[in-house]
Amino acid sequence: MLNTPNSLRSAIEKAAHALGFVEIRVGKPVISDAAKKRLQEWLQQGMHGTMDYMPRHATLRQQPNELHPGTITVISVRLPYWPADAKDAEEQLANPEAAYVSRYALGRDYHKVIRSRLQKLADTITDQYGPFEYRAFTDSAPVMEVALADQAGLGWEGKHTLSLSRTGSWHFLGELFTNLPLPIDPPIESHCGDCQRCLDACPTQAITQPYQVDARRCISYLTIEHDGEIPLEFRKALGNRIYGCDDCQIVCPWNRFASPGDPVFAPRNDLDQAKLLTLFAWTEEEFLNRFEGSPIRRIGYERWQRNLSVALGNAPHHPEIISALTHKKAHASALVKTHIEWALAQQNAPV
Ligand code: B12
Ligand code: SF4
Ligand code: SF4
Repeated sequence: MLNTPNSLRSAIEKAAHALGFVEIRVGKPVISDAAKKRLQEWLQQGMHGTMDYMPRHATLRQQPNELHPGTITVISVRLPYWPADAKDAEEQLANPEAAYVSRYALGRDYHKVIRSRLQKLADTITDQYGPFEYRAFTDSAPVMEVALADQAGLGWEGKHTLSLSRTGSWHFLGELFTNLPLPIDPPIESHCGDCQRCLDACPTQAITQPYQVDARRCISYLTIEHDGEIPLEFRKALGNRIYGCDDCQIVCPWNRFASPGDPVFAPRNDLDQAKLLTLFAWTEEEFLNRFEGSPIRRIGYERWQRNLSVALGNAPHHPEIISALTHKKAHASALVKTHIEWALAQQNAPV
């Protein structure tokens, strides 16, 4: 019988595990004053760059109980994505002719996967408990997901600002805001200690101090969110990273204990071992077809080509690369063209 908060919680946990969520924790729909202050400072310093959605809904972001009125508990879940069978991340990163795509984006788009599983979780609760009020979120709305996960003890916030547990950080976060009277879980202790490997490893020094990422310097922002020119100062540091960046997670000692990712995030289109020139040769139609259901489709063909151009500029001199860049330049948009010109100058520069 689900007539006590504890029995209801156990039933939710069991249903969540059956859906692939490795852990759930329950918190209040309240953001601490300290976290609110840090968000405000981050925004005031312009660290969100051109992500206008961050300041636009800043107030709502800090008041989860207003986002879905009637919410008394937030069920935070995590779904692992580490593709255990993919080609080794560090090997791919170290090969300048290969393309490095963030581990989270090698397979299916997590937004759809998590939302649909959270809906299934809500349906199961309805079947077992009866109708209740809820709303599901993942990355899509003004929700401070890491702060909510942190205070419910789903993980602690690492110095790289991601949610981290003893089984690492290679997981997505999602939430069900509910009116269910569930017991509240306590936060867990941070286990970052004196470590600061993530800060040292960041290729663009985007982690400007522990617990602070200046998005404008972050390769994830520059290759995915930013729609203009990639500033010259960061182009070399991008290396062969054409979509997102994982360096701060690759070096994290806790990721040695990572749970294997859900099979739905296994690589498609051989993206874990792709070559820059192969991807650069794709037409727009190929890009759209191959990335059906992938998060990469969201950046569009123009940013895809822009990112690849920079990576090709960083690759060792090769006549085939010069020929591919020159060929594309003839039909490229103004944005891509300036990056191709930069890449050609790099290719032709004396070593
Ligand atoms: C905007 C955004 C980005 C931006 C900005 C990142 C950032 N750190 O803010 C960019 C585009 C750069 C980005 C990149 C990535 N992102 Co992102 N991103 C988001 C998003 C939409 C909002 C994050 C946010 O609120 N930022 C605002 C700043 C102020 O928040 P914050 O850095 O956490 O700030 C806190 C700390 O500064 C802390 N703090 C400050 N000082 C101190 C001091 C102490 C002692 C402590 C304890 C805390 C502390 O307080 C602040 C408030 O809580 C979330 C989804 C969501 N809705 O929450 C996903 C999210 C954080 N991203 C995610 C992912 C996977 C990534 C990437 C790994 C993708 C990739 N491989 O390329 C990278 C990682 C880069 C990094 N190191 O952060 C996942 C992370 C999952 C996890 N395990 O935590 C999320 C949760 C999406 C999801 N639903 O799964 N992202
Ligand atoms: S994702 Fe890459 S660029 Fe961004 S903070 Fe981490 S290491 Fe730095
Ligand atoms: S690399 Fe070290 S400091 Fe950074 S999140 Fe991992 S444990 Fe914390």
